[in-house]
Amino acid sequence: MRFELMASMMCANYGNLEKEVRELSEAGIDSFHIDIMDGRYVPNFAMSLNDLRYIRSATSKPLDVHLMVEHPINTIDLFIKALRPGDTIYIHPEAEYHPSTTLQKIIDAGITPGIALNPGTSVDNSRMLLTIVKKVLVMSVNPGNAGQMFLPYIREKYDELLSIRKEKNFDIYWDGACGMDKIRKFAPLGVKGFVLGTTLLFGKHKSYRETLEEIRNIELEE
Ligand code: S6P
Ligand code: MG
Repeated sequence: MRFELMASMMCANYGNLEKEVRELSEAGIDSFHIDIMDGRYVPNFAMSLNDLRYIRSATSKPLDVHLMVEHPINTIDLFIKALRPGDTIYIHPEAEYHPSTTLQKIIDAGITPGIALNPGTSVDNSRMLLTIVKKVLVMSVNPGNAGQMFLPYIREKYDELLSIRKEKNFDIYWDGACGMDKIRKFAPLGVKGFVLGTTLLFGKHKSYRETLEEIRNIELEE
């Protein structure tokens, strides 16, 4: 079974970003996950627009931009301009008065539109948007930081989205505290891709190639 693996670049070594991007690419990562925070929607700052521009120039693999910012409509053009078709932008629907307007801008620019759902955000809250987005990023930790504890109650949300997905046209992605056990269980259920951070990929005594090979070879649950 083919599933996608994304590297959460806020967890990378900023002392040598060029080497990080190269090694992850050579190791077979599918895309680069870029967490953008504004210090308001979440109490943290992670990556910047300039980091994103640099990574865009350093790889031909897709970028997966996760906007944790208030009212992304105000700055969406900057992100759109820095990206290319095949890249994705996720917005948090509750951060916007009119999320469908922002998503439409993303669609019109040829960028893949996605929404990110916080652990405390219900699917109902965004049900209408599920007809226009191509990707749903389910947060299994609260947004803002890497290295947090998995919140098991999000399981219910996966079940709901996996069932709605049968009539719609979106894929489901995992973000937060992703370990082997999660991939083993959720890839066969239909979760399309997994964001890898400190739990599985970064800060380990193993090369990215070894880690990604191990993940690709895991035995999935029946
Ligand atoms: C959290 C962010 C995520 C994390 C990633 C870290 O606000 O959206 O993308 O960077 O989940 O992974 P881990 O394994 O350290 O939780
Ligand atoms: Mg993220």
